[in-house]
Amino acid sequence: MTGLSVLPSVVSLRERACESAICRPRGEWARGIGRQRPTAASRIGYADRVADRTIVVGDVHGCSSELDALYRLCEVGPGDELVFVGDLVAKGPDSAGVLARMRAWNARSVRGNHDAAAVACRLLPEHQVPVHRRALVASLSDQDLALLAGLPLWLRLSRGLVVHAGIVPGLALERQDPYLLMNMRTLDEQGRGSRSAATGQLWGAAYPGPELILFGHHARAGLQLHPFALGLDTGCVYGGRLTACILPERRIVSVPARRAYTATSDARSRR
Ligand SMILES: [Mn+2]
Repeated sequence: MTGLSVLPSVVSLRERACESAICRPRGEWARGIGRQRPTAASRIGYADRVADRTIVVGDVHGCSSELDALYRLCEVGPGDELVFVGDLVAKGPDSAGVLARMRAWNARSVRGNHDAAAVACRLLPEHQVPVHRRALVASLSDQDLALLAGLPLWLRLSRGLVVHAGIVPGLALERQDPYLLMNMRTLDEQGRGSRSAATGQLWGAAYPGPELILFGHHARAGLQLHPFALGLDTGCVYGGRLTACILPERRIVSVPARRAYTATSDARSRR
């Protein structure tokens, strides 16, 4: 995995105190570039110039500690828009905690295949819920399930389109197969969407734009930086990293997983 950059996570308290005292913006912001999130002090005086960032977060899978670390790293502020690519829940240690943060932060997300599966399981009689999903479903409240059930298949933002897994290039969004929106990784030789990670071409490599698409779902491929498609699933729950893309700069930031919470599907298939 290459191309990851990490922002300085801490601005010294001394610097903040100084800024508050003189009430002026700092750094690039002061020079009008607007790349840097303004401090609370600068917002007061320069509210009309606040850079409204869009922060898109890759597959969290219940990794709430890493999500907190990424949130701090991004210095998410009230002028920012926070959006997730889905697969908020399952596999990791704290799915309910991730959804609680979504609510508290007023964040949005598209629906991932695991989010959809959690909702589907809630509708089944308990004995019909697959064994590996029982603990997850039991950990989620009615409020949590309602949040997951309400997630859209895509989100069209002013700075791009967010889907969980991918799209078939050349086909209108409304005509895409909902299953593929949540599950595809590649295109086969006929240009059809496929969930296969092992064969075919990454769909993002074949996607010609012009709209920027942000997506997740393909941990094995890692960070995907195509001209018009950015894949943000860097396998946090498998011990990789949790990654966000900050728009409009397209800056990639990430934090390491505290540990591997589950084996990769590669490892499972080898067992
Ligand atoms: Mn997924």
